[in-house]
Amino acid sequence: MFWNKKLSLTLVLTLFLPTMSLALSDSWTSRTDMPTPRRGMSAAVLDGKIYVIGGNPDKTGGLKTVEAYDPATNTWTTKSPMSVARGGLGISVVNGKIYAIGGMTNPSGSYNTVEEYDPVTDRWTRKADMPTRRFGLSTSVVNGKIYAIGGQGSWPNVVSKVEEYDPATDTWTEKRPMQTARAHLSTCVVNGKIYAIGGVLEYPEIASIVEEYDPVANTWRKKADMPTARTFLATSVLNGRIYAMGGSTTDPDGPPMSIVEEYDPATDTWTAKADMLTARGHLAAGTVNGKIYAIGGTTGGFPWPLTSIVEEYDPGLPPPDFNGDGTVDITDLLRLIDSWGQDDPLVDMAPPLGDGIVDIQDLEHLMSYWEQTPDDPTLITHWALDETEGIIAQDGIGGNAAYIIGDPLWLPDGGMVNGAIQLDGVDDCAVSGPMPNLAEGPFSAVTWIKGGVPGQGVLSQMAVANWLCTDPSDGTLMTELKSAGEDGCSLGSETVITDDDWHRIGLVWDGLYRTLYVDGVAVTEDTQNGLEGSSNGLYIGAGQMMQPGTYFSGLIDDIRLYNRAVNP
Ligand SMILES: [Ca+2]
Ligand SMILES: [Ca+2]
Ligand SMILES: [Ca+2]
Repeated sequence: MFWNKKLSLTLVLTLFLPTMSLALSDSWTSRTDMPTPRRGMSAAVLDGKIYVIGGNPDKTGGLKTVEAYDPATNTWTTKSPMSVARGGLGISVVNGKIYAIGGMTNPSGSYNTVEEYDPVTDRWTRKADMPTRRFGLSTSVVNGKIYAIGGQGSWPNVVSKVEEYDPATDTWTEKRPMQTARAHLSTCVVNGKIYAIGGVLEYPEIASIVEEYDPVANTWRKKADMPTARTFLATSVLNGRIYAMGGSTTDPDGPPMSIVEEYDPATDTWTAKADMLTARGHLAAGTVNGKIYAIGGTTGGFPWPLTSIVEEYDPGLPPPDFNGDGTVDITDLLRLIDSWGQDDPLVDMAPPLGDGIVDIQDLEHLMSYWEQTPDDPTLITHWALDETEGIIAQDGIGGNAAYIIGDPLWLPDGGMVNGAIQLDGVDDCAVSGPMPNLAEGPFSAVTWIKGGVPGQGVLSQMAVANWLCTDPSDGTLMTELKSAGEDGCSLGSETVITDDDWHRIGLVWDGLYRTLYVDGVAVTEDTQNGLEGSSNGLYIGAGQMMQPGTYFSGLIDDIRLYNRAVNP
């Protein structure tokens, strides 16, 4: 049966190979128009719906309008209006409530008004005014507090002001200003830091500036400039990356553009992405269920022709590197053939997010990457351990270098994928910086090891859990990463990995099942009610508390962390 399938698939492959070359990439599609055409509104996502609030109906007036878009049904619902009509406002969500902050109308000028919306009762309530009247600001939330950033109190005086609102106490606190005063910028949050992007500097100069705010330290620092300067843009976060969409680039009153650029805070780099279908400025955006929605705005320069169009951004499929080794080849093809005709979420990637069966579409997806080493947005960290000297193990993906402790040996020709590191089991290990909290969703931790004895840590999270370790009694592979609840427990296997052969070991969490792999085989599996997550750094080659006796004595190579389930 297996060989029949393999034969017929080989035939299919020979038909496909000459015609297929391009990987399935990112794209935009049109969705249902917003009921009210407008610009200068702002948006927030709550319970899977995008609330689009306020805005300007023409070049001066303001709107109280609230309309909610449900991407699941592709429909709009009109909600209770705000009490104060305004555009150029900030919108943020804390604890299931939406806050509308500041904004302007002519001739009233700028507002310091704050209103709170409860989606359950569909009602608005007035809250404590913001200290500084302004519009063209942007708001972002970290740890339950809203940061109101930049804007202008009057034309053309832009400000660098940052004021923090705590909805729990209904109070405002002044924080450190941005380094650069600007208005009509856009802000986003990734990993607890706020990124303030673009905007208008001193009129009519347009910014490509990116500044990062750390609310804990109350500090700003400059990051890599956006390739295309822009104002009246929208931004949204998807998979830990920030997408900057549309806006005007040379003249604030000039025509808008369709250019989309993606910022990865982990590497401080920008990448061009697929253009929107329609060039737009003064738009709003939100991310729901892995897609970005770019909503409304203007389709031309002054006097701002309005639009109600909605476009959906699909970032494309993850590459079909099912075993997480960085390449798409015969191993992945055999894995796909193994699941042919079945419901296997790991292999069923096409059409986007899978359709419940591994079939010709999934094969097409795989073949479009055939023998490539694709850029994999789900690969979060890759410590190749190919260094030849020094105290740093570079992360080839996320910029999260690990620092060497003790005196391990670099073996440039001694690994399974080029070089490896040799640890002495006494005090050698490596320590990374803080990580994204991988246990929040599906993830995989995969590495090669050789050697070790029972009771040692291969990969662990500081003061949280040993992710991959050897059982203290017999040297079998186990994990101590478990549910934080009372039912949480370690998971052991019956496969000894301390036999001095190379083994590729992996811990895979798909959101329900916790699985340990050794050399391509799932050696044990159970379910947990979530896993204990943390953004703490990782130890390579030591237990989670660095206790004596938990240091690994052997070789480690090619550590890969994915935010999806792989089959290592
Ligand atoms: Ca592969
Ligand atoms: Ca499929
Ligand atoms: Ca290596």
